[in-house]
Amino acid sequence: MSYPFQLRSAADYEQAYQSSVQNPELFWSQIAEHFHWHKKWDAVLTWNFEEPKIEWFKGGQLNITENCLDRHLPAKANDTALIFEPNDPKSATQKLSYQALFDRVNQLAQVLKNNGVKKGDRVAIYMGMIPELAIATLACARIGAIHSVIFGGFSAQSIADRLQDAQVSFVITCDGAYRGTKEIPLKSVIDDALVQCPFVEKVLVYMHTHTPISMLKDRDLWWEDEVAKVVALGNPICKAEVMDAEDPLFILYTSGSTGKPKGVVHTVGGYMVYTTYSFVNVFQYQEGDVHFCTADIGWITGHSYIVYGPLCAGATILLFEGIPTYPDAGRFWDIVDKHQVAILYTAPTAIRSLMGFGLAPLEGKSLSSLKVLGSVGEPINEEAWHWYHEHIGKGRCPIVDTWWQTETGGILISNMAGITPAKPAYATLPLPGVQPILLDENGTVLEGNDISGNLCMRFPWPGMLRTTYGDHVRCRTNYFATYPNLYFTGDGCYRDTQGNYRITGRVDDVLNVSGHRIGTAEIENAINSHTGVVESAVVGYPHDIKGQGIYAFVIIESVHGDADLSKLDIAQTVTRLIGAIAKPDKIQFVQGLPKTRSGKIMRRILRKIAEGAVDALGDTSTLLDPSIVEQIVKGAEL
Ligand code: 7RM
Repeated sequence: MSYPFQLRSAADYEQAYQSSVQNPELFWSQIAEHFHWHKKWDAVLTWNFEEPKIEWFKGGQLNITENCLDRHLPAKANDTALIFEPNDPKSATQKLSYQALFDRVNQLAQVLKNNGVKKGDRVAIYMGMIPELAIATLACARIGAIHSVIFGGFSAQSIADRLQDAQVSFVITCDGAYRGTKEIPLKSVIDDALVQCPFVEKVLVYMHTHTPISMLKDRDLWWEDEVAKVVALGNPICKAEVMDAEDPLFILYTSGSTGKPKGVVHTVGGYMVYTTYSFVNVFQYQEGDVHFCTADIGWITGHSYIVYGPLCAGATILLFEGIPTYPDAGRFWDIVDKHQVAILYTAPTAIRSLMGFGLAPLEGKSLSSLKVLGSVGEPINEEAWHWYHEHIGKGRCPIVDTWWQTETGGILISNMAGITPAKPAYATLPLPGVQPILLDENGTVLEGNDISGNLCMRFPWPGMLRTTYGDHVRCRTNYFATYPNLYFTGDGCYRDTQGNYRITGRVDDVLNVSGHRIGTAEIENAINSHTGVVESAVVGYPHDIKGQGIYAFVIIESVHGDADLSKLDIAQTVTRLIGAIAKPDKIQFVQGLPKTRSGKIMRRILRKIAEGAVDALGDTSTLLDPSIVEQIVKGAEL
């Protein structure tokens, strides 16, 4: 397979970028031509950012799974689509050819249909990183059901919130998942969530860990039994539902600055075109390359660069169930050598944590198959960049620092491997079709270079979100109201003298902990529901490995007994209500919080305290009670 839209030089990039800005419709329609459509679109793009209304390839008819699977048959029938590397290195690796993946997706799609799932129905998927997770997403897409993948680390309460918000009727899960030495009891967490969700009609369970579970009569079904029924009838091809380009493909919940996560909605056509285009260009994918993205499919990175983008491009994807440090810190490198990985796409937090083990885990590892390294999820610090470049890429692999968001669907700012220059700690340049703009707090556009501001986009790209599920006003308020007629990313950004972009981090109350987005308000709500808690304020502080750590200042009625135990209890409440990713690293009991006269918490001051920069607290004179600050500083957990 060759990619007619693959840019092969800096001049190609330059030219594509110019055309994409001069005539975006022509630019994207020429790329979209290379996909399989039942019917071509009526209009390439209709948009306004006021409502917002964004439509790409409207009237075009397609099914994304025909582009991921059918289209590659028969030429690639025996080529490997998916390599599965299990948690336990002693367990057998699995390989699925494009034919095998096609067969399994069709079987499962038919299972869903037989159980009453229809186009537009919402299906939640709560599974570990096993091939069946990718199969489940594709099976939904095949019949036009909207999938909502929920990361396996979320708690029963978080699941219930998401199931309710989208009125999910069908859940796909497994008995359990492996994570290093741990076994995560997924089905039992689902059972707890479903106590609050009577509208869920069926639960399909894939047996993976053989963890004992209970199956509810008339609700729970075994995956293998249901598939067997379909196979018994022969010819298990499930006709792909013909979708409009603007029909929803999936919902993915993500944290914002308000309490409740938002269901970001992506649609079929634009998302397909954008993820494939960005995959092929940023990573410079070549036929036969093994692409190893270490993200979980529960996050957008897994959706776009494990499942949809790579499979549409006919790539070989590697799916890894485990963690970077099990059985030892050489696990990634063993996998790279074992499967001759060409592209490794991971997060700075993983790199920093592996750096901490020194060079011993790299002994005896060749890594010579690697061609391209990728980074995603958070700013990569220079030290980690150089370590990655020197010790993993052996100085010969370009690193792509890819900046994007759940809402953007695909990579917006990144260098292209070996095509456009890298600059450590910089995402560098916008992809064709992407038009960044920096503004200050007052909405003044910051022209020219060597300047910092809030990062916005002034023109739509095909992969962008269309709405937030069930609440279009919220979509508008969150992304399109801060700056009129612009998409606001929530990130701060510096543009250097050459026009390279460096993302400096969130400018709103969203934390990025180990590459996972989590709203401070969400954590505060969880803490505040703990008995005895009067009020709390959560801020991020610099953390060597996680990027940001979570620091909670908590006012508590009274501490009964051991204060440390009370803190442990609060941390457990957060884990129970949201999941371990939201658990505070530090909790400090305080008498009061620094508030302005209008009652707003001054987080700026709390951030400084959490960071240990107590000499740089700035002006505290506008506080209702400045003496509170001194008290907090004295008790700070540093
Ligand atoms: C893909 C993903 C989005 C937020 C985003 C940024 C931060 C992501 C980079 C980055 C600096 C990067 N989606 N972010 N990539 N910051 N450099 N290369 O992570 O929705 O979960 O998070 O992550 O703050 O707004 S996400």
